[in-house]
Amino acid sequence: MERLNVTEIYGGIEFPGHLHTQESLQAASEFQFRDTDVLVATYPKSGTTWLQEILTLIFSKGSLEPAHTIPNWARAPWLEHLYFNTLVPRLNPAIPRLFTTHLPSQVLAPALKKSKVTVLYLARHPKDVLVSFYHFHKIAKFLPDRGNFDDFLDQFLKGKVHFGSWFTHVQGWLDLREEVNVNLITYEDLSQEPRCTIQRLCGILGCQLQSQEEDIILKNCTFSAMSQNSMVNYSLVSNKFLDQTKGKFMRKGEMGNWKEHFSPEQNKKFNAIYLTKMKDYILHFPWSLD
Ligand code: PPS
Repeated sequence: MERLNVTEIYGGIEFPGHLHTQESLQAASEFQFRDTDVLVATYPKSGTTWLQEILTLIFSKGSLEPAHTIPNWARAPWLEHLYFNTLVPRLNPAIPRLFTTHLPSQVLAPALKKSKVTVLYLARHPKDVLVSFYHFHKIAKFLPDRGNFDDFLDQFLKGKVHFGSWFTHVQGWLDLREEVNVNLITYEDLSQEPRCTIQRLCGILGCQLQSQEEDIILKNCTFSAMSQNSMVNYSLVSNKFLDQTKGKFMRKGEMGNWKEHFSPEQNKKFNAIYLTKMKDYILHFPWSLD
């Protein structure tokens, strides 16, 4: 599958034709979850790979074998990707099935409501998401050229980027909490309180870890450790699709990197839109706008 210049539109949202087809997107919306399944839901660049790695090591109780031998996309396959069906039968039957999605909640809500699946919704400061996504467009050949940083910021704020509006994505998944077991985790929690957040995840998932097992997870999920792990740093993906000579997938791994990118005018514009759109949701998040 190449289709690097193809865009699939599904539910009014654009997806890269590389990895997504109408059929794969439709199949995701009809997926039959099991009550024991765990679904990581994120807007792109929110720390998906990080949470996949932590969950892999929680379920393996600190054994490094799966994290060091199986690529993240095979351990926690994306529901909407076209190779999804080939990966599901290969999942380890001894642990809960772990899936990933970037889909907006409205596409998956009917399927999710039919089961007691545990959803972990991972959110990140939207300015850091924006910056990370901007840089990702420079290396991902399956994403269109969206111009300079100012152009990208405009399109991001209007929701006119692949995977749709960050604002609608976050709101939709938080709203679903009334009907589905959706748990909000943030990139900032993982950065600032990693051990507490791992313990919180264990509580949600009904897992128990020894403190030495937590230590192993903490050590292997640092930015530096993950940058060197070929199973999560996307070095297994051909340069034809992801050109990491132009920048790295594991780029900075920081909170607040947006401050090195936003001009005062861009910041003002972003804040005004954020405050209008997110006014009913602000208290859910640990970040401040400045
Ligand atoms: S994707 O393409 O949507 O799956 O990308 P995603 O994994 O959601 O997000 C990539 C960003 O997460 C950062 N990252 C980390 N930060 C801190 N610690 C760890 N361990 C870690 N792992 C991944 C990654 O560097 C990307 O952020 P930026 O800001 O671009 O560095």
